[in-house]
This record gives sequence, C-alpha cells and structure tokens, in this order.
Amino acid sequence: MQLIGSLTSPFVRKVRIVAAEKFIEYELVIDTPWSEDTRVPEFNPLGKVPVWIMEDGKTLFDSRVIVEYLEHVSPVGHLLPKDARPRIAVKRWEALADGVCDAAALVFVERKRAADKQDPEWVKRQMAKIAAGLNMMSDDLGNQNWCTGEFFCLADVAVGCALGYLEFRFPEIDWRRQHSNLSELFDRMMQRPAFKETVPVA
Ligand SMILES: N[C@@H](CCC(=O)N[C@@H](CS)C(=O)NCC(=O)O)C(=O)O
Repeated sequence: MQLIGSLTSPFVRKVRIVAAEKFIEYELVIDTPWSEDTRVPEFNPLGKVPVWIMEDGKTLFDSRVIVEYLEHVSPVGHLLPKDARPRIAVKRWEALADGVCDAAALVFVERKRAADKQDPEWVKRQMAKIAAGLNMMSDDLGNQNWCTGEFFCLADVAVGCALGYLEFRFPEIDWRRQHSNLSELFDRMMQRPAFKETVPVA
C-alpha cells in the first residue's frame, strides 16, 4: 500500500499518525500537489493529498475516508468508537480540526500571491475561522486529558495535526498562550512517537 502526500500537509500527517498508531505498513510517496511535475491528479481528480493506494491499485481520498479505512482494516489501537453517537462526536472533532486546517491552508496559499493580488478581507475571514475553531476546541476540551475524555482517539490526532500546522506555518498565532489546555494537550500528544516522527518539515 502507498500513501501519496507532502511532508507539510496536516491532512497527510493525520493519515501517517493513524497508520503509525495502528502499526499499518505502507510506502510513503512524497508528492507536492503544487509542484509542476506532480502526479497527484493521476490518482485524485481533485489534485489534493493525501491519496491512499490500496493493494488492488484502487485509490482512496480524502483524509477522512482514508482514516476510516485504516480503522476498518486493522483492529489494533482503535481510534474510532464503534457506536454511532460517540463515533459521530469524534468525527465532529475531526471536522472542526480539519476545518481549521482548510482555513489556514487557504491563508498560506493567499499569502504566497503577489502582495497586490492578495485579498485582505478573504484572509481576515479565514483567520476568524481559525480563531473561532480554536475557541471551540479549547471550550470543548475543558480540563479533560483528551478531546473526548479519558482515551486518546482520532479526535486528538486531528486536533494535534491542526495545532502542529499552526505552529509550523503561523507562529504569530499565539494559541499556546490563549488556550493553555490546548497547549498541554499538544505537549501530551508530542510524547507519542507517531507525532514526533511526523513533525512538518519545509
Ligand atoms: N479535505 C481534504 C483536504 C486535502 C487538502 O486540502 N490538501 C492540500 C494539502 S494541505 C492539497 O493537496 N492542496 C492542493 C490543492 O488544493 O490543489 C482532506 O482531508 O484530505
């Protein structure tokens, strides 16, 4: 099995962490969808990473589908509850964390445009989503050890990838000082080998 992705994408990191936590082996094929020689559109018509290639050559995307698949193929280290209600609660955390990543990635791309082509209102709108997303994460986490309570799960992986992406691309967002519970959660996650081994690199 292969995973196509970049070393900076928080969505690719989420898949890598889930695979590592579940001891699933695969080959990582590095491909940056923004580069001219990218092959990503051959595997995903949307031109986005991550893409997972299964043993039969069929492809899976996006990251939420891939992590569901990984949960399904390996019983080791469950990251998603089986029952519908707690499962949906975890998926809600994932949607929130991924949404923060979507907004952050849009700002990152916008800021790469020539200064006179950037739209400050658009950037402001996305930055507001990041701030509101962080507020909700912090409120919902409260004083729990992990996002959904006592057990580490996919919700924590997704939130960890979002916080790691902000730390990597947006050092000016002081989420650690604004939300000390998220800061503690992130430090707790960074103890895990799967997180340490996937820190984004430019
Ligand atoms: N919802 C998708 C988002 C994937 C995504 O936006 N990936 C970015 C990299 S961080 C990408 O490939 N962007 C290329 C593009 O938008 O053309 C997922 O969860 O996999």
